[in-house]
Amino acid sequence: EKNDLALIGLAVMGQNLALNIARHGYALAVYNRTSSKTHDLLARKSPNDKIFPAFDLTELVGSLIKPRKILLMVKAGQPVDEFLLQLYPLLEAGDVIIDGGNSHFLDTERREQEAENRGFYYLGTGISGGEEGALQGPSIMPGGHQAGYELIQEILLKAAAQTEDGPCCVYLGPGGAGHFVKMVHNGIEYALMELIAEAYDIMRTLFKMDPPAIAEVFKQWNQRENLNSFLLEISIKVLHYRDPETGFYLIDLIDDRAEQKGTGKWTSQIALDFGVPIPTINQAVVARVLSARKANRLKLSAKIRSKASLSFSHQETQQSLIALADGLYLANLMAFNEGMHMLFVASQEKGWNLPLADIARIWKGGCILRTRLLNRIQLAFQDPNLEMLIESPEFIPDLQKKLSSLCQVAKIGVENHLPLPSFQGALASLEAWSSSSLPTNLIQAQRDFFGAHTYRRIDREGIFHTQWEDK
Ligand code: 2AM
Repeated sequence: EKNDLALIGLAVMGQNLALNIARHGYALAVYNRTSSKTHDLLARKSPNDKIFPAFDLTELVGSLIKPRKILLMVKAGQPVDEFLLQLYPLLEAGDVIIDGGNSHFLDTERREQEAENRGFYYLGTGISGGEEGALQGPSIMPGGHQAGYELIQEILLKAAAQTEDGPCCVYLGPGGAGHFVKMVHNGIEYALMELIAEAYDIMRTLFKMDPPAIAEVFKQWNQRENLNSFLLEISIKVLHYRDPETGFYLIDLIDDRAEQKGTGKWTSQIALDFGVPIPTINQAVVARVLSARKANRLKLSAKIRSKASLSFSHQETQQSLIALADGLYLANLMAFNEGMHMLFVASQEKGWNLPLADIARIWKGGCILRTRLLNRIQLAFQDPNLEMLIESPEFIPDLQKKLSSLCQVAKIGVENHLPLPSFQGALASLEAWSSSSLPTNLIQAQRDFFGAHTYRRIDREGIFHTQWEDK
């Protein structure tokens, strides 16, 4: 009994996390269904890393200091349940299981119940940062029983990305809180990626800029407090990359059918369950889904697409780029607004008491969302009553000043037959949020007409129903 922790699941994320944890001096037992990956990890470890390969679960569990800590880094879904069923008979009350995968928070809540009924702690824990983050320090979003978290806290705090504001890991709340926050993180990520892609589309398709010229614009944006982001940084590198075989920019050779693993989709589905509108994120999810149906796009593009793109003078391009930067900032802000609003509402309904400012803080390092804008988001949520970012005095002046830029971006798309779904979603929702009256009075009248669903009036108290026509 000598190992501090067990890690199950040695795909790249699991391997890198193992190396990360070992680098901090912990002794780690590892297991993978397919033993070749265990050998891969052993080949990668440095001589000082205390990584012990186990080739069955009994050996793995038997090698651990009690209370035992077991980190699962396996594919979300059935594999997690399979491992849990195998592990339960090997564990003792007080042992801690951490699911570090992208599990659905409802699965996590069910598993937590099952594990706690058996006397174990179960921590559904989101981990973001991709392969590099797992190795160098990811953003870690743990949820579950706080006493269980405290048993593993030291390891997680050390493994996490370190910023000047501390490690990117904080206890988020009971039940599925950790995986819920990670899911919303991924939803925001979908939107930020889509918005960058739409900005790229404007430059590539309408302004006819080549990839390095677009990269140059991204580079300038990346120096701005409100626009800087990891996703812009990697996009710059992507746009500069030449295919070694053909010499073309690789981006121009990549098929446009986007794939997804489902966490963005869950964000959209669950946002509707909580009654939170997240159109910027939804549009990003839909954009991927639609892109994948390429055969339909090819058929239709030959039939109805009117490619009447205007041409842009140098001066028009320069002016549009200024609007595009501000529009992108506002649209990014809308994506964060949607995600944080979802967290606010879910936190209230589930009684999680999510620390929104701290969530912004732990997203500042290690994870895919990292951007300096999160400093201001963190600041805005110092107000514990803040429901939505766009209601914060931190952002109201920018929203007033830059709304016209977001409109201008949308207009460029409309006038040139360029679909900009996430920009349009961000704009439409910002306009709706700032409308004291909406046309939903007519919806209410229609509902009352065909279903006697009743309506309220603005000039009188009460619930009304009208016999709209003579029978
Ligand atoms: P593998 O290397 O044996 O495929 C990510 O896919 C990780 O989850 C990998 O470590 C993978 O193990 C593991 N995994 C996926 N499906 C699994 C299953 N049904 N049973 C056990 N491990 C699984």
